[in-house]
Amino acid sequence: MNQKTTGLIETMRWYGPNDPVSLSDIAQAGCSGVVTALHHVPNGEVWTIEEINKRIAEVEAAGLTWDVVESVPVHEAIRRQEPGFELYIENYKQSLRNLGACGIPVVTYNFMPVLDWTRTDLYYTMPDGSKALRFERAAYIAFDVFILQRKGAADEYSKEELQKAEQRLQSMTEEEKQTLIRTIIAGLPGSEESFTVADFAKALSAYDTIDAAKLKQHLIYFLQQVTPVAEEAGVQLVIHPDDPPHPIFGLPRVVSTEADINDLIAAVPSPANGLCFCTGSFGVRADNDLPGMVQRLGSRIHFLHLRSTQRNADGDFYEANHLEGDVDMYAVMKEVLLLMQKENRRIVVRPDHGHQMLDDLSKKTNPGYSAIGRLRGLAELRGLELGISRSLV
Ligand code: DNO
Repeated sequence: MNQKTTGLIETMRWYGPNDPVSLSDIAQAGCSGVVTALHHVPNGEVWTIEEINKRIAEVEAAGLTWDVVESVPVHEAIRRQEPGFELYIENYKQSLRNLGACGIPVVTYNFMPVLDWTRTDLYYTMPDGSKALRFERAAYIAFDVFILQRKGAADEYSKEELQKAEQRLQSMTEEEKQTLIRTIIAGLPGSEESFTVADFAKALSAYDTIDAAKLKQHLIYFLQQVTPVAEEAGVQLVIHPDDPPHPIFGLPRVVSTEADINDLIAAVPSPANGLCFCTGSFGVRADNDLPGMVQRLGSRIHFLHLRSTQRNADGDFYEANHLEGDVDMYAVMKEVLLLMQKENRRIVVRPDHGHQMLDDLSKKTNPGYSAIGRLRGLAELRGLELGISRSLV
């Protein structure tokens, strides 16, 4: 059992009673807590005190604490400000009050339209035989232009990209095409939505009149509404960045860069308006200076997703081992430790994702959320933390 009383608070995400990874597995991995959500409550409904307390009891019976909610989902009606969206905001406020009353301190959410995180391959084989999650731009464009046939999509890509995507599509078997479709639109773990191709096209067209400026306004309005309630309830809201951190399928994305976060803080200065610092999401953009972002946004960071990605010049990336890839995890960890020292507080971390490896290769696992890959990531991150923190005293 994790007995640390200083430094990072280590957790893993737990998808609830149906998660093939048990609470005992999480405790044995060296965590003191979990990050979880009431996935059985339909998106948009109030999380009742009774349901929250049931989950707390379950987690505490395993000797763990429920440190962060990931996520209380934001209903699409709120993102689009569709008729009736005010009711969803009221429900959101009530869920925050109830979570606060039950003593849950941090609530994660995202403002990505239609799709939560997106990948094109959930089983990309690494040279060591483990499987990683991957985003391959040619496969993504092949889906967008040739399978979905989104109006205007072809104009958004270069001739070379379109050629490559067409070749990529031709190289796929029918089964591979079906897998690609499912991977993109059937909902990755934690996503609240799952679509067929026709439903997906419809969901996208609901954003025809919503550009990035408008989406940002909607996010700011949402924050103006919910942050006073969060403050009163003693709940810290943290927004998860866009993953990947750029527009996809013609949808606007407004939480991809440091400038985006600064806009949100300037518009809604409430201390309840915080950030889930996800190094894997922000790190896909070479122009996001991760250690610098920790320095500059530090006081807003209340939850850490630590993982790394490896990008290439074509716009593809795969999820690398936690201490490899493009993210300078040493530099990020050092800034995080300095931040905690300066502000005299502890921050909750989870090793984000992990490769499917060892015995997990033959088990049914939630993509990115198998036990052993995350255990490896956590073990490496804990060692990194200990090494750096000793050298800082
Ligand atoms: C993916 C996760 C996201 C995240 C949500 C937060 O692995 O990081 O699904 O939970 O975007 O609302």
